Amino acid sequence: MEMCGRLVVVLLMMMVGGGEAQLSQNFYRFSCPNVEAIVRQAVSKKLSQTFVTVPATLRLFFHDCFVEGCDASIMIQSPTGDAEKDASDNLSLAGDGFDTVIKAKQAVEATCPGVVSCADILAIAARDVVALSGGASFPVELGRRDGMISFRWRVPGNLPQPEFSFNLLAWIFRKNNLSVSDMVTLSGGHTVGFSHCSRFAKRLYSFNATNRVDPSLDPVYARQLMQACPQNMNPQVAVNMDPITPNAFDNAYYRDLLTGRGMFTSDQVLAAHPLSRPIVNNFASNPGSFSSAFSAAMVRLGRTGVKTGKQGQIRRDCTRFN
Ligand code: HEM
Ligand SMILES: *[C@@H]1O[C@H](CO)[C@@H](O)[C@H](O)[C@H]1NC(C)=O
Ligand SMILES: *[C@@H]1O[C@H](CO)[C@@H](O)[C@H](O)[C@H]1NC(C)=O
Ligand SMILES: CC(=O)N[C@H]1CO[C@H](CO)[C@@H](O)[C@@H]1O
Repeated sequence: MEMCGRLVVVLLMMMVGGGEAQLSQNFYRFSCPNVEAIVRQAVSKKLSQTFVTVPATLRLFFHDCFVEGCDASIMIQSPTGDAEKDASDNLSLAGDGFDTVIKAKQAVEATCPGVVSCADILAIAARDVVALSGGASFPVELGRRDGMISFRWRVPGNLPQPEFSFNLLAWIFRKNNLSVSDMVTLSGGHTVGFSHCSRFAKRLYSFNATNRVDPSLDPVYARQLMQACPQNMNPQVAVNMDPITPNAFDNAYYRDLLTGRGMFTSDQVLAAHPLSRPIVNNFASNPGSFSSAFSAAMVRLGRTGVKTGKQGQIRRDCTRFN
C-alpha cells in the first residue's frame, strides 16, 4: 500500500514534469527553421547603422527578464504610458534596442507568420549583439511565449540599482535563480554602452558625510568623470561605461574594476566583496573563462520566469497584445 502510494506520487510527478513544456535549442526546427539566420541578418543590418544596437539590445533583454520573466513584456507600448517600458528605470533604455526587435520580428513574420514569439526574438538578438561585437556566441534556448502583463508599477523593486550593496544585488539575482557567479558574469555586460551622468554623479560630488568623492574610485578616473559630467550638467550627457574598449565585448570591464574604474557602486562592490573578488580576478586575466561563463549565464538569464506551452501568446506585433 505504502509502495503503491509512493509509485503514484512518482508517476504523478513524472507526468507533471513531462507535461511542462521546456525551452529547447531547436524549438522552431519545423515551424521556422531559418529564424536564427533571419534575426541575425536584421540585427547585423541595424548594427551597421549604429553601434548602440549592441548595448541597447543587451540591456533590453536583461530588463525584460527581470520584470515578469523573459516574455517581451518590456516591448509593450501603452497609449496611456503605464506599461513596463514607461517605468522610470526604463527611461534610459535606448530606442535602438526596441527598434532591433521590431525590425527582426517584421523579417521573421514575413517568412513564418504567427509562429515565433517576441520573447525568443529578443533572446536571439541579445545573443547576436554579443557575438557581433567580439563576444562569444552560444546556442540560444527557444520556446518562450509572450506575456500578457506589462505595467510600470510592477517594475520598482525588480531591477537592481547602481547604488545597491553587494547583498542587495545578490538577493535580487537570487530571486531570478541566478547565483553570485552569474551576477558577476552578467555585470560584464557593462563592457559596452553608456551611462547617463545622473546615475553615478553622487559618487563624484556628494558620496557621504566624510568623503565628497567615493574613495573606491581611482582619483584620476574620478577627475575624468567630473570633466565629462560637471555638476548641473545637461541630463542627456552619457559616458562610456568601459573607458578602455567601449565598443568591444571583452573582459576589460573586470580590469576596470581592479583599478577603481567601475562606473557604479554596483560594479565596484564586485571587486571588493570576498565572494566575488576571486571571480573578478579570474575574468580580468582570463578572457576565455569570461566568455564561456558569459554564454552559460546568458542561457540561465534567458530561463527566468519564462512562459511556455499554452501560456501567454505569440504576439503578431511586439508592441501590442494580440
Ligand atoms: C548588476 C546590476 C546592474 C545594475 C545596477 C545596472 C545598472 C545600469 C545602469 C544604471 C545603466 C546606465 C543607464 C543609463 O544611464 O543610460 C546601465 C547600462 C547598461 N547595462 Fe546595466 N546594470 C546591471 C546589470 C546589467 C546586466 C546583467 C546587463 C546585461 C547582461 C546589463 C547591461 C547594460 C548595458 C549593455 C548598458 C548600456 C546601455 C546603453 O548604452 O544603452 N546591466 N546599467
Ligand atoms: C563614507 O564612506 C567611506 C568609504 O566607504 C566609509 O569608510 C565611511 O565610514 C563613510 N562615512 C560615513 C559618515 O558614512
Ligand atoms: C526558479 O526556479 C524554480 C525551481 O525550478 C522555479 O519554480 C521558479 O519559477 C524559478 N524562478 C524564476 C524567476 O524563474
Ligand atoms: C524608451 C522608452 O520607452 N523610455 C520611456 C521610459 O519611461 C519614461 C517615463 O518614465 C518615458 O518617458 C520614456 O519614453
